[in-house]
This record gives sequence, structure tokens and C-alpha cells, in this order.
Amino acid sequence: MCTKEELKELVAEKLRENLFVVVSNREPYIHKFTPEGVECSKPASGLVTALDSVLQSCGGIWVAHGSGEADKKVVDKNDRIQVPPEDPRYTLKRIWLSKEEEAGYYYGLSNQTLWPLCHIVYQKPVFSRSDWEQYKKVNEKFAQSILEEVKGKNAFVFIQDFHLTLLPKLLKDADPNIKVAHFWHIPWPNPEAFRICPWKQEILEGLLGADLLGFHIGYHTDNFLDTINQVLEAKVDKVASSVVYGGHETLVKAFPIGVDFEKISRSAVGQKVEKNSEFLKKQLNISNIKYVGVGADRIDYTKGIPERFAAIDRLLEKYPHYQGNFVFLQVGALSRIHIQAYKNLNDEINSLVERINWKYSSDGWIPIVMMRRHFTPEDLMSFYRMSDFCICSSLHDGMNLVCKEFVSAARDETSLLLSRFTGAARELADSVLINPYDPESFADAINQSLCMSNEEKAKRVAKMKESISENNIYKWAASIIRALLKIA
Ligand code: GDG
Repeated sequence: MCTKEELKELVAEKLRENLFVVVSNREPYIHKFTPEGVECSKPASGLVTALDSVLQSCGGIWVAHGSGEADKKVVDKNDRIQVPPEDPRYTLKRIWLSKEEEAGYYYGLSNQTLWPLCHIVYQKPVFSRSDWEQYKKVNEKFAQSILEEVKGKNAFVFIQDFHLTLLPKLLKDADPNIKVAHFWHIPWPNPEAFRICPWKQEILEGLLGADLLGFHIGYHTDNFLDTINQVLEAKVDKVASSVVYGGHETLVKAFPIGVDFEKISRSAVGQKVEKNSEFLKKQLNISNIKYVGVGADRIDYTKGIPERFAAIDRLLEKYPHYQGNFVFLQVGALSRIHIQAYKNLNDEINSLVERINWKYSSDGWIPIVMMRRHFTPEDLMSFYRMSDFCICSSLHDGMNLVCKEFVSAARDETSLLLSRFTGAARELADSVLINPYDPESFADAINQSLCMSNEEKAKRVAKMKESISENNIYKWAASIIRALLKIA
């Protein structure tokens, strides 16, 4: 385990003379116009949840795309703003993208090429030359903006994810003294899947500009090394887990990401959350329901939401005594809705929920409550606390933070149903593991978890809490910083 304070000390002691720069596509705070004036909110993203805690504790600069409609209104002349607004701890520097750049780089190459290419969920990736051109242009824009901040200072630049694969090399080429780490938050597929990408060589060369490259689990690290072996004339050392390419060495390692266990578990037991749970239960008319389940996801085809509903359908069919006693609450923040595959998914979810609810509804009871909006963290906690079980049924997921957040917040007598195809499944062996593709065994697993004795549930929850508390978000950040310090 590592505490917020220990991470802060590590950064203060070891990175003293360095500027600490975090870079990601998504910004941690978004400003929007509302009838009450400009308001600031936090987006639903695992990456933001994780790194905001880190920067709040150690300070520095976060460089990201300014995507909020009111973002330009609140920055200074250098496009910077201090955040969090109510208690400023670090600088957010915003990068502006034209509609054309956003369409090609974000909605195109990042989310219709790399996202489906790396998640094996049978969604065909799109390869568009013009998207690739915009993607390169935007990576260069990020590089320019970071170099303006660094200006010859010693800097540690920590880049996030698949939107910025070319950035490590761009930074290193411009200033070889910059220490660069890149963390890949999604799965890395096997070489057979990756080799269809027309720009594989540029993407791999871009990433190998980093001194340190991180993945969630060893399996993704191995896939990456195998991909390098297949695509580039590089020296891959599997024992040392390093790649030497063009005279530069990159260490490739697994760093499983965690959550702020202390903060979540503390806030979950407060009176505010308890009162809010009671309020929400009344509002949803579920105060007398015996079995309450929850799911909370960005609405994304990788998260296995239709598969989850199909399993609930099968559960109610096969074990009819749950009818009238069981409600599943699905929280779903809308995501990437300009993309056709996401529009189709939303339509599929609508018709599935409508069909299942129609099939079983009686006396005002329905089995699935679909809440398609972004909730406050406090509301999320309240949903977790009122639930007897949580389902995370991703078809493929780098890690999955929702399951860790649920367990951190959960009461003792609860259970977690977790897809085998998440990175988290490797750590949370005390969850009930499921195959989301098979409604029959999935439904049986829901039944099994509801039938489990309270002692068994409490024993499993305690073990999972212990593991999540030990491997928290600060440990993740500290391990990456230590690994980079060792090699830099
Ligand atoms: C990527 C990888 C990896 C969801 N709805 C609301 C809301 N959320 C928050 C959750 C959680 C986050 O969004 C989702 O995190 P995940 O990890 O489940 O998924 P991705 O966004 O796909 O994240 C993933 C992660 O990066 C970190 O490396 O684990 O594998 O795909 O924090 O709580 N938050 C709020 N309202 C909502 O309605 N406030």
C-alpha cells in the first residue's frame, strides 16, 4: 500500500527539480454553460478518476484537450486554469482542437480504429487515411504545447493512452533529456490482431520513444513484446522486459491500476450517502425490493451491457421466484454518441430493456431500471451502498475500475459478478467470475451469488477490500515514478 502522503513525499523528494507533466486527451475538469452560469464538472472516466487524485496530491501540470463549451471563457492568456476550482492544487493547460481535428483524431482514429482494434469484441476497426492525418497533426499539437511548458527544464512527462501514441517519440526527438512514461489503459491485443493496422510501424515507433511503457497486466505486456518482435527490427529482451530500438531502450512493465480505497470507503459510510440512498430508493420505488443489483458504465459496446440484460432475462425465466423481488439498476453515462456503433448500441439497449420489462412487469414492478445519465460521485456511492450485488460484464477491459470502486464502497454482505475478460479478474479472485457471452451460466452465477450465505459474502468482500486497499491508486503512481527514476 502507499498513502497519498507517501506519494506526495516521493514526488517532493525525488522529482524535486523536475516539472511533473501529465498528458491525456480527456481533461479532468470541464466547464459548461448552464442557466445558472458557467459550471465545472468531472467526466466519467477511469483514467481521470485515477490521475486527478495523483496530481491533487503532488502538484504539476495536466495538458489535455479543452472540450467543454465554456472552457475558453475561464482560462488565462496561456490557456491555463488552476484546478480543482474549489481548492486549486495543480495547473490544467487546455489544447484547442478544430471540429475537423476532433472528428479525425478523436472520433476517427482513436475511437473507431484503435479502440476496436485493441478490444477483441468483434467490432470491425475503421482505417481512414484522413483520420490518420488528423491524428498525427493533433499529436504534434500536443508535443508543441508540452515543449512550451518544459522549455529546457528537467521534466517527467507521463502520457496517457491510445490517443497519444506518437507523442513519446515527438518529445524525445525534440528534447532527449525529457523523461517519458506512457501508460496504455486498454488491452494490447495479440500480434495477429494488431498486424492489420496500416500504421502499425509508426504507432510502435512512436510508443518506443518512451523510457517506460506501462500496461495493466503481464498478458498485455507480453502481447506488446510479441507485436514488436513481429513488426520491427528491434532487440526484444523478454526476461528484462525491455526493447532496444534505434539505440534507445524502453522498459515495458505491468502496473495494475487501482482506486483511492481510503477515500471511497470513508465517503461511502457517511450519513450524507446513507440519507441519499434512502431518498433514491423511495424515488425509484424500490424500498421493499429484496434483491437490488447495480451496474455503472460508460455506455460502450465493450462493457457487455446487452449481455448483462440477456442474463437477467434468463435469470427471471429460469428462477421465476425472483420476479417481483429483484431490481437491477443500470447507471449509464452516454459516451462517444457521434459514432454510429454507439448510436446502434443505445438503440439496442433501449429495445432490450423495453422488451424485458414488458415481459415481466406486474403491479407496477419492472426488473430493469435504466438511468441514462451522468451521476455525481455521491449518487454513485449511494447506488453502491443500497445494492446487494454489482455486475461488471465487460467483453474485454484493460482493468475496469467500477468493480474496484463498488467493492471499496460496498456493505459486507454483498457480491461482485465480474467478467473473466477484465484485467481486474486477475486480482479479484473472490468475485463470482462470469463469461458474459453465455447467458445460461451468467444467469446461474447471479443466482449463485444471491443464494450465498452472508458469512461467505462477507468473507469474500473482506478479501477483496484487502487487496484493493493494498494495491491502491497511489501505489500504482508511485511504482511508475520509481520505475522511471531507476532507469532515467
Ligand atoms: C479505461 C479502460 C481502465 C461511470 N459512470 C459515472 C461515473 N463513472 C466512472 C466510474 C469509473 C469510470 O467512470 C469508468 O472506469 P472504467 O475503468 O470502468 O472504464 P473506462 O472509462 O473504459 O476506462 C479501463 C481505466 O481506463 C483506467 O485505467 O480500468 O479498462 O477502458 O471511475 O466511477 N462517474 C460519475 N458519474 C457517472 O455516471 N461521476
